[in-house]
Amino acid sequence: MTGALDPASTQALAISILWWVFFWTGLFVFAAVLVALVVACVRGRRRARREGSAAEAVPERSLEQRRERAVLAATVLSVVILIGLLVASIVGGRYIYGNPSPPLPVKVIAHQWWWEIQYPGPRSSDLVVTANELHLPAGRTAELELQAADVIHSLWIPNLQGKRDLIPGHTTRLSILPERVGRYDGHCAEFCGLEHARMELPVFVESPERFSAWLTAQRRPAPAPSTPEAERGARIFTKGPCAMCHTVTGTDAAASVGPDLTHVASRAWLAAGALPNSPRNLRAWLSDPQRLKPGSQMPPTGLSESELDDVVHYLGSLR
Ligand code: HEC
Ligand SMILES: [Cu+2]
Repeated sequence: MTGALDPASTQALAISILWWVFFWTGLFVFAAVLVALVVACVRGRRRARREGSAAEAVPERSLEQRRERAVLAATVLSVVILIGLLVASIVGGRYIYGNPSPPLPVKVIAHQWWWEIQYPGPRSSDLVVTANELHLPAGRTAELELQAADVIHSLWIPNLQGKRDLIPGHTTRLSILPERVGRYDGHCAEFCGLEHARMELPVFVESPERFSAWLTAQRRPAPAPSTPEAERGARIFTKGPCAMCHTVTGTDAAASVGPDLTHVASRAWLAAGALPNSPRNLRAWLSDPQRLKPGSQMPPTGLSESELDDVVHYLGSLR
């Protein structure tokens, strides 16, 4: 985890440089104006004391010329500064929007209140669908295609890029060239309803090797249950209401109302950053999602204690 002002991608660096250029220029101009104001006041007072009230009635010719020159110089300087800032923002914009080929295509679909992530592959069967965490390889531009399933959301990963809205029925794009391996925080940055605050998207920037190992693992279907508990859990999962909302590739569960759970045990968080992923938290989530994330679109499951144990076993085996 790093502070929000620490850029870790080409785009975030461009935004950061632009911001500091504007900040220092603005500060310089502000300070210069204040200094000029103070100098003018002090001089004016001195002259008034020296010459009395007659001072301004008949302005001195040389004084008048000096003033004209000062105003002209200030005008030229302002124009030069404004042109400089314009050039800086055009150059910065090129870095923010430019996308050298070949980019890694990633689809991000915002739901109330979780993130669906898709990595298309060379063949349609290579499609990886996951949720609530974004993996990106360092050193390669990722071209995010942003969509919303319900209302307007906004994706903001301060260390990697500026904000971009996700709008129902309208695809937007965001390109990111991450430069530094690490974990960064992504958030929904547009109020989208009750659980807007718990709609986080942790981002893992990994070395290209680690990333492709991760992607290959995610492409595999879910492992078959290997213990009696997990087997019972799998049956409860695929025969019960879970399968009406969730997918586990390789089983009959193929719905997409909720997050894809094919490799849920490999994820660091549950319910979009609401709680760290552990068997205990998973059990707590399944026993009452509405207590942990009130208003979330997952209804109470009504599982008995022993059924809960079995389902937790099963989901815990989905690495
Ligand atoms: C009516 C649809 C629906 C049903 C039925 C349902 N879920 Fe969910 N589930 C969701 C939604 C929507 C979310 C996302 C909630 C959020 O984060 O706001 C979710 C989240 C989850 C998560 C967290 C996934 C993650 O990566 O964050 C798990 C695990 C889960 N459900 C398991 C189950 C199990 C097991 C069952 C059956 C006992 C079940 N769900 C039944 C809709 C459903
Ligand atoms: Cu939101």
